[in-house]
Amino acid sequence: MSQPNLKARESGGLVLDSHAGLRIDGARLIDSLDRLGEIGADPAGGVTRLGLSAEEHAARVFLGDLCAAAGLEAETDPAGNLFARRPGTRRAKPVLLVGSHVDTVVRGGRLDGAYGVLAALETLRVLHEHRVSLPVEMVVVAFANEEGALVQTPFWGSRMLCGSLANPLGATDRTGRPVGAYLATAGGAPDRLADVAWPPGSVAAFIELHIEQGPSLERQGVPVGVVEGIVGRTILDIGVTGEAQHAGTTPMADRRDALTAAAEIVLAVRRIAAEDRVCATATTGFIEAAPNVTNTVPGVVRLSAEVRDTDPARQARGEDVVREQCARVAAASGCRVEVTATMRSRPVSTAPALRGVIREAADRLGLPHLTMPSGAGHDAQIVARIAPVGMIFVPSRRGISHAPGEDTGPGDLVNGANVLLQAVLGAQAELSRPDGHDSSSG
Ligand code: HGY
Ligand code: MN
Ligand code: MN
Repeated sequence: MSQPNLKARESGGLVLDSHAGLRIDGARLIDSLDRLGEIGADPAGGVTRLGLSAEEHAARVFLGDLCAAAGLEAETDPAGNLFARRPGTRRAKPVLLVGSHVDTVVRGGRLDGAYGVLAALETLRVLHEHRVSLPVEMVVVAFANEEGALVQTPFWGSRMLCGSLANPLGATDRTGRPVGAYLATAGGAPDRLADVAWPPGSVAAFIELHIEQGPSLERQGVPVGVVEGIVGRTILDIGVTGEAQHAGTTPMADRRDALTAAAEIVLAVRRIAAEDRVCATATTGFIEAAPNVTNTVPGVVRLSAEVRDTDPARQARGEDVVREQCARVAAASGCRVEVTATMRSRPVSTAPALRGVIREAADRLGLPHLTMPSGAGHDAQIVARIAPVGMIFVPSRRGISHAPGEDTGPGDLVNGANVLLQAVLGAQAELSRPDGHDSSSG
């Protein structure tokens, strides 16, 4: 980050000195988490609030109501990203962006993303209630469709904010339904997507508070994680085409069974990480066979393979080995196997200065902290293309996430939100630009 000038640094430092005792309203945060968790609550358990769905839209409406109650101003951009600001700060630039996402996976948890958004709103509400003037104004963001569980474009909202999606209107769900149809009914505006990207220099930094989604913090009994790096991820769409045939009359030797070929690929994907250690993780999470009836040899299968690593070379090698294994299975099975990369997100490091700010915030609160990587992807790794980013983790019970059992104790949730509040205050001195600026510029 550029060196702040003395004036700005002093005013930033004063902000921290005079508000080091500020705390969020824990009961209010927990109550808003409970209420947001009801939007998309799945009768089979967990939360299904898919990106750009009616449920995610309902969540934005809920966030808008929270903002109105707090005296904050909410607006949704054409891509479905919701922003919350304090009155009179609309033209502040650059801003400290703070938030996460409110969409989930299918039958996911109520905290993944939502916690970071609601904690950010609670932070802005407390700053507003205490009339805390910030040299670098804070803006809350709820990014749309981070998971990509319905419209198959993960990090949709953050990539649109950064202007890094080449053909946004080309995004579809798995049936081919275009993103424009979803945006039109989810509060977005498909005809104005060109207006979404923020100009360079608009974001001084981005801080994301998130549940760890893994077991490290709980196992080590540490309440706060300071994220050092975020894993890169490559998502591959694999199509296996054999021949649909009668299950009773077709000799075994004459079959081109797409599902047994796909099964070979699924196990090969697992071996890449679990046995050959080519990359950190390799997973098949999606598979569908056609015609999917008991008495027909499957003719076509679609499945996914995703590989992850914090090292881009290992991530790339993981993709190469998936492709090699698919070619091997094609030759052995007589099926055609097509592999298409649908997303590659780079591993990123968080900003050292922001890691220091987060550590100091935890220290001020007397909370032990652990510097650690993130095995999950986050919007922060996208925003890292345009600004320095910082991430704060709180423990996940038994490391469970993306499942109904996802949970974090209320004490940990409140602690994390207080670390976020103190990090926003502590970041002020670091973020002020060398030529100074008036964040209340009209
Ligand atoms: O899949 C992930 O890593 C994140 O939860 N979207
Ligand atoms: Mn997630
Ligand atoms: Mn998340």
